[in-house]
Amino acid sequence: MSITDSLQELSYLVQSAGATVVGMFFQKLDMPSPTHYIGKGKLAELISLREQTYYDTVIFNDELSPRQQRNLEETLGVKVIDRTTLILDIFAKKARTREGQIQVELAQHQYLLPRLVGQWSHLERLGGGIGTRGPGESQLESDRRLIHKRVSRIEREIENVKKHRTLYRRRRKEVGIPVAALVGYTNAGKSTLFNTLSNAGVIVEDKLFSTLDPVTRRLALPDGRQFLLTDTVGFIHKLPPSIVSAFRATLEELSEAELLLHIVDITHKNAANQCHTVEKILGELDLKNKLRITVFNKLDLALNNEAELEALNYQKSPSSFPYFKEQIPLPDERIALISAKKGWGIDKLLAKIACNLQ
Ligand SMILES: Nc1nc2c(ncn2[C@@H]2O[C@H](COP(=O)(O)OP(=O)(O)OP(=O)(O)O)[C@@H](O)[C@H]2O)c(=O)[nH]1
Ligand SMILES: [Mg+2]
Repeated sequence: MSITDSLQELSYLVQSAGATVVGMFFQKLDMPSPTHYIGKGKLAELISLREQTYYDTVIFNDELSPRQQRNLEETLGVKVIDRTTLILDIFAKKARTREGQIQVELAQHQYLLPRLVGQWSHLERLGGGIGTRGPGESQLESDRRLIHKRVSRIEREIENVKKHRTLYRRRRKEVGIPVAALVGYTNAGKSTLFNTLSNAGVIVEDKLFSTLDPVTRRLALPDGRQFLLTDTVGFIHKLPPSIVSAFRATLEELSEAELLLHIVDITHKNAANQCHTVEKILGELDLKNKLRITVFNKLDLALNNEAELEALNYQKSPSSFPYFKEQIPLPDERIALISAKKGWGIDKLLAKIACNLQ
């Protein structure tokens, strides 16, 4: 992904977190400065921009070390946040269920704990010599102890959630209903498709990470059989590992599914790139070899009507879309073309789900 596209995505994340973007900068360096991440000149530029835009927060599109963050806050005199903290913040805002909330909290603590050391080390230095346990260090100790305690409580609670989910899945298996799960880049249209198929009324927003908590509905296939469909959290480029590990309980739903529906926003400028990101995360979750249908969505933005979409199903050579450089492979039982919003191509998709859930 290009730097500007990545910054554009960051600005959507910022908007999803409820803030307004007043300026965007990037700098090419051989490697980030270990003290301030950016160079002196850029820092000066940022400081002068403050007089024009009155920004109160600076967000970096990367993970900052505790030292970089502290130095930047001191120099800029405003709050400094990194990409991971921002994503965790959005997750915290979107979590509705207890399960979602504790998973986010765990990720936040796990990210915060090593950072606390840096937060207090400048105070520790002041406390050297006589009485080595300076105020900073003892504060750090008690902060750490408190967080450790809280983390083990959350981990116990998550263990319970896992047990509960395992039991529920076992019961589901006994009943014999197959499970399919929606996966895909955030904002690809997973919840829109989920609603179109199930009338579930899940929140759909033109924001990143609208869905956090998994929802499952029982649906009917054209041949009369039933299956369960799960909608869950979307993926993103540079998804912080702390989130992936904290969300194991939720993501285990994916590993239990017989079939994954990978939803792709084919009209997105970075569609191909987003597909690679999803593939990479599926690989990290050990789900690469799971049975999968790739569902190209939002075709209403590229076509005039459902008949045109239908026609694409019968063409002899692969179609290409402006931004999807790799051409869409010819539709078969593992590739579907739809508009979740308009309901185009839904019958064919259901038929393909039925054919894969044999
Ligand atoms: N034009 C068009 N817009 C769509 C279509 N499907 C979804 N959208 C829009 O895309 C945006 C994101 O849709 P969601 O269904 O919330 O996407 P999601 O994949 O669930 O996103 P997260 O929950 O954030 O991961 C919304 O503004 C939808 O209205 C479609 O087929 N056509
Ligand atoms: Mg969603």
